[in-house]
Amino acid sequence: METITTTTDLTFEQDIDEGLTAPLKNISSKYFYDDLGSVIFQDIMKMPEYYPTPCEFEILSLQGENIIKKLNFDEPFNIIEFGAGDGIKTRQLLKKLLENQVDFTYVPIDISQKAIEELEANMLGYLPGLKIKSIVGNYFSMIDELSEMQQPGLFLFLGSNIGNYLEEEANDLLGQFNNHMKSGDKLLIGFDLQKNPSVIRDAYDDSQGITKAFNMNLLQRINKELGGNFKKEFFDFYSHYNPLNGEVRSYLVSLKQQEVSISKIGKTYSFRQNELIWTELSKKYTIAEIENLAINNGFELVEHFLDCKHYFTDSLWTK
Ligand code: AVI
Repeated sequence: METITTTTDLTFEQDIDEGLTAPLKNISSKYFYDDLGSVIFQDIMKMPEYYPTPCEFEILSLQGENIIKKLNFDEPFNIIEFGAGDGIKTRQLLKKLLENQVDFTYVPIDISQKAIEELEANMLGYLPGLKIKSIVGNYFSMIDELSEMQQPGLFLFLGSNIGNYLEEEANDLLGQFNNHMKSGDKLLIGFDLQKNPSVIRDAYDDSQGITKAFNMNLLQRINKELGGNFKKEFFDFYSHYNPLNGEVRSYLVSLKQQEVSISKIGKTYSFRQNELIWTELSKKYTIAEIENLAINNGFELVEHFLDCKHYFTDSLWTK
């Protein structure tokens, strides 16, 4: 086992300042995942309303053999996972590969050191024979390093993480993946599909308030890391699914006219009563949109692997 740590681009303060001075205030969802946020996200994935996790678990558990058959690698390869999280779903696929005596090295990448340490421990506990080389860092800073790998690569971008990117950003990210992949490399990418709007709405506004806590943690994180004086009781959470464009957009709502200071930035920000802070986009795709995304970024679709309810797809693309 080997872990590489990379420096992240230190722009938290700049991003927060930019976001809180924009006409529509915003805080990027990439800041959800500090150590506490990563724990809350684990709780989200266990919620009865949050269907993406069990759907993708089902795909990787029941269709692993079919996915392996489509890889077509005839030499040892790397499985590089972006935003690996707890790896519970991925290990279903890795287990199948090990059972089939396939020779590969698992290379998980995650922004959270704690998440990576736990992932390694869990993976090796469950799959003792696994070759694992972990990386702590963000996707973009890692892409150049990865392109130097000689062996073929299966890139995993699971959990519908792509849904958290605006269209332009999603194209930019997939284009960068493609630029750094070799001909024949594969990308297995998770997309949450459009479905009954009520199912989606409930997944992003749960009755226990776990998603609310996930969003509120952004304010806590600013208080802790940047010396902010946000008071959680003066903010609420609001989430909206628009079935016409497949977008869930989540917000924090200022419950009154208020001023918040952030000492590390040396500024005070004013919030109107009911003013929104946009925190997250979670885009739900149609199959046609997914296929366009693949083609527009230099990939060819190999196959869509769907769960039995057709809520979710892990789509296999090749360069
Ligand atoms: C990580 N990402 C794919 C999750 C999603 O569904 O957009 C994050 C999340 N936000 C609220 N619940 C889950």
